[in-house]
Parts: sequence; structure tokens; C-alpha cells
Amino acid sequence: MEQAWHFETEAIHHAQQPEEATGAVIPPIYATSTYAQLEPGVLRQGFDYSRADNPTRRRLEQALARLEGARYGLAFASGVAATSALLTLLAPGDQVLAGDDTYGGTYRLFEQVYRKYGIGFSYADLSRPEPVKLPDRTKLIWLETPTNPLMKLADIAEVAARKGPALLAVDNTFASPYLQRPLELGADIVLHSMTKYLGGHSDIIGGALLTSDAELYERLKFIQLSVGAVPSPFDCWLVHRGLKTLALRMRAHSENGLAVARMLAQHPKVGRVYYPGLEEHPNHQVAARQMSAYGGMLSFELKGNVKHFLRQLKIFTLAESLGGVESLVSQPATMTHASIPRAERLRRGIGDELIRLSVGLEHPADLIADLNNALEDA
Ligand code: P1T
Repeated sequence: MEQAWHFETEAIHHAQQPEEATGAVIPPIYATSTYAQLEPGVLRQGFDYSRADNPTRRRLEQALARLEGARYGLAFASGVAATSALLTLLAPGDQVLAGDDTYGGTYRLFEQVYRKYGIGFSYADLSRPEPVKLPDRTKLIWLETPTNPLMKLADIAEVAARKGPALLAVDNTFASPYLQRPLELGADIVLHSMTKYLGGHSDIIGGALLTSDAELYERLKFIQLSVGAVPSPFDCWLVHRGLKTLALRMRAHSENGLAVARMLAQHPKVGRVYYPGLEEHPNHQVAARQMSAYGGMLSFELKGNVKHFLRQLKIFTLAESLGGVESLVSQPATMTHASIPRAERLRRGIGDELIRLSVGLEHPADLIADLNNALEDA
């Protein structure tokens, strides 16, 4: 879709006009569950109940859609609630082809919730250049790129060109629309955990779906209303506030991420470093084509004692999640990806020595010193 302004300007102004009644530059939070009707079924502004729609949520949905180059946006109570809304469009016997490295909670939702409703899931390494054969009745291709936690990239345009009638959904959580715009590359729908870079401050849980397909939007809007996993007006307001600094933050996350990745790549206590901005990353060419910078997420293999290393860190906090201004560290095997059975996890390449960093916006020299110090002790 045409954008009238550059990303930074849209992020600050789209769906954020001063409020009519008072002139408030920042539109208020509409903390209301319901709306007074003029007569039964005759609404003032189209709002009847906040599970169906709320002005604060609507502004956020419009702003997010604009930033992803989508016509329509829908906000949900979490990233997995958004994923679940998409999966409810499927019917027993339908197949989903997913990448073989995804957030552990996405895998758990596929395997432990939706499989029992007769939906089939298969997995393939979509970061490899050779095309993957789609199983019969594939209705949905699920692409996380970059993947969590191994930072693999799939060529979105390449997968889109071969998807046939299947829907292509891209989980754009790690990149954010500032670094990567999957709809422009042929995806049908984009998913976000708004909990991460969109919110940007580790203070809300939320998710979103963005699409330009009117029919798909109507079906998902029906699910949003009927299943009801909607975010609160306050959470929507916080995410909308976060969007205004998204461009600035993503540039800084990317600079810090690259600096940390380069330091780790030459450290004797570090094995492989997984960061798409490094030239030796197997998908670096794809990254350079479809991303404008490489973000703040990276993983690496520690040659040393994981517990000692984690205990020595002073700036990086040991915690799940990512994408906030503060740096976080995690051990995917025991944390974010613990719900994947051990054998499957190891087959995917997520061993106990794998460490994941969400590189924040602190000064890079402090981050590097913190890591160097902890590595010495590992
Ligand atoms: O946590 P929630 O907002 O429900 O989002 C789920 C989700 C979806 N997609 C990706 C790529 C994710 O990373 C996540 C959540 N991930 C973490 C909590 C984590 O620490 O990896």
C-alpha cells in the first residue's frame, strides 16, 4: 500500500491526530467496556462493546497496519493469541508447513493444542536454498524469519513464489516492520508478538495480525470478536507509544547487536555465533536483501560453564522475552524452548550451551565489557 510519509513520520502521526473534543495532542485511553447507544442498535460512532472494538485499540491497529504496509490490522492479547486466531481458520485435515526453528510456544501451540483438532503440522528447514515440497492440503505456511533462537532466515519472496494456494504467514517479531516488510515480499499475513520490539519496553503482553486481504481480515475480525483474546486499552496505548520510537530503537538495537556479535565471533570461549549481520552467517545474502539492518537478537555457543557465565553478568538480565530497551540473556533449552521435547530440540540444534541475547540500548562498550567479564569466568 502507498505510504504518504516516511516510516518515522507515519509511526508518530498515523491514527494519532489530536483529539477533537479537547485538542489533547495525545488521544486519551478509552478505558471503557461498553458504549451508550442512541436507540437499541443505533450506535453513535460504530462502537458497541470493547471486545468488538475500542477507539484506543483501533488507533493502534491502524498504525500497525500502516507501518507494515497492510490495509488491515488486528490486535490480540498476546502473540500466541494472534497465532491461535490464525490457526482457527483451518479445518480438520488441513496441513501447516512450518520452519523447523520457531519460538517454543508456537511449537507447543501447534503440537499440543491444534494437532488434536485434526490439523497436521510438518516442519522443514526453510532457510535452505532448495525449494521444499509442500505436503498435500497445505493451507498455511508458517515462516519465522529470523527464527527464534537460531537466527535462520528464509527468503520470503522465494517462498511466496512457490506457495501455490496456501496462505503465507510471516512472524515478523524479531525484525519489526522497520527492518523487514513481508507483505511487500509476497506474504499474505504478518504476525507480531507486540510484547517485543513494537512495545519496546518490556511492560505489556500483546500480539497482532496484519493483512491487505479483505476476506482474510473479515474472517480474522470475526475470530477476534468471537474468541475474544483482545488486549486492554491501556496495553494498546503503551504499544502505540512504543511505535513512535521504533525506528530509532531498531537502528540502535542493530548497531549494538552487530558490535556484540563481532566481539563474540572472535572470543576464544565462544563457538558459533548466530547473527545474520555477520558475513559468515549462511543466510547473510538473504538478510542483506530483505532486511534493512540486522536487529538486536543473536545467539551463540558458549565453550564454558553456562551457570558461571550467567551469574557474572551485571547488565544482561536472565529472563525470557526480548525486544525491550534493556538487555536480556536466556538459555533457550531450559527457558523459551523447554516445551520442545529434548530429542527434537537437539535435532534442531538447540543444545544446553546455546545462549540467546536480546541486545538492548545500553552503551555498547558497557555491554561488551559485561560479556567479556562474564566470559572470562565461564
Ligand atoms: O509471548 P507472546 O506475546 O505470546 O508472543 C509469542 C511469540 C511469538 N513469536 C515469536 C517469534 C516470539 O519470540 C514469541 C514470544 N517469545 C518469547 C517470549 C521469547 O522469549 O522468545
